[in-house]
Amino acid sequence: MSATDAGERVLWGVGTSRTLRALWILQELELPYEHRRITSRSGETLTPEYTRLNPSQKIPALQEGDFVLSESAAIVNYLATTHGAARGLCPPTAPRERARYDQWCFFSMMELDANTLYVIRKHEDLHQLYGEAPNALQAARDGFARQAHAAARRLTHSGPYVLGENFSGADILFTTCLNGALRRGIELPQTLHAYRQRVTARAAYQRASQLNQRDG
Ligand SMILES: N[C@@H](CCC(=O)N[C@@H](CS)C(=O)NCC(=O)O)C(=O)O
Repeated sequence: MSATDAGERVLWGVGTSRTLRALWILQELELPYEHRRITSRSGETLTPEYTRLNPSQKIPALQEGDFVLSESAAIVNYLATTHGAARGLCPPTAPRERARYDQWCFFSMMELDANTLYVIRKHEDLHQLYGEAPNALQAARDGFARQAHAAARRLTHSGPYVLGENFSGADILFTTCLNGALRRGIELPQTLHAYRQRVTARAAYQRASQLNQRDG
């Protein structure tokens, strides 16, 4: 599909847990878009064209005409806010419900993604670039496991989704972090396995995973 057919909506990036988040919300909302399948650590995020769009030189980025948005969580929340109404995917607006939604989003992005998974990625997969750091690695693995148990306790009181009855963008962010933990052999509580199975059975997730295949 061309950018014009897609109403000038372009998603940049493929093949990472962060690009999966953007693809997943696009699939949930069945929105048209053009997919520019640039990959990480390939030099494709460093071109002058892409750097103009996203000075961070990271994927994903969403482009709608002259509006450009980076940060996978911001992309999920923007698309859910602008197009989620018909499918019950708009983030809540009542202050306390919105605060609960934000809590899950920030928890996933900070406690799970930045604070633990990315530390593991840097010092395990990319240790030649970032150096060996066994203590930091162990602390990150233990930290994820501890926070996963905290999340499981919260889920037991709500469920089937993180906000209760309704699937939302917060589930997209949380589930992609659980994927990262499983890939790295981190044990998850049974509640989170069952939750993840429920959420990843969604047709939109299945489509997004296919589309996110680096060589697909
Ligand atoms: N906080 C950002 C992180 C994005 C990020 O770190 N992307 C990595 C791939 S997962 C990247 O593009 N790195 C630059 C490169 O590898 O060329 C988000 O959630 O979108």
